[in-house]
Amino acid sequence: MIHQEPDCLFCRIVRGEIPASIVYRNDHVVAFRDITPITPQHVLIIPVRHIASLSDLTPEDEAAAGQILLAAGIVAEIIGIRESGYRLVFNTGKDALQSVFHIHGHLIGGNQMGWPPFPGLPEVHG
Ligand code: DGP
Repeated sequence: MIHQEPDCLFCRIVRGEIPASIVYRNDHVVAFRDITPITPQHVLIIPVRHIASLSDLTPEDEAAAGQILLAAGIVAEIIGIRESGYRLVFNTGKDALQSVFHIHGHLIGGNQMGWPPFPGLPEVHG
């Protein structure tokens, strides 16, 4: 039995209790469109198993973590950005503004992005 939390928003999406625009799913992961997209294509890839954040991963989660990465290319192909390129971003903790504590990779793309991602911030040296 895969661990789930009754009140977790993303566990509820996995169970179909809250509707979402699902673009891909298998036994390990679910990928659905972000409700507030920041790029023309913006899909969240989450494990079926409830894991709060990257910092909470344990060796037991090795398969779930790998499945998220494996799904990235598949989802990118489905939404048409495999060739043009994309990023997979995991906001983790307070400074990164993580707001939902069920690991999710933001698969973003569909337009040209910049690097570094936050050009307005002061440079860090050392
Ligand atoms: P983060 O800040 O990294 O924890 O991102 C959480 C993302 O989840 C945010 O981009 C908006 C998205 N989100 C929040 N609630 C819902 C929801 O009910 N449905 C969908 N599809 N996305 C949601």
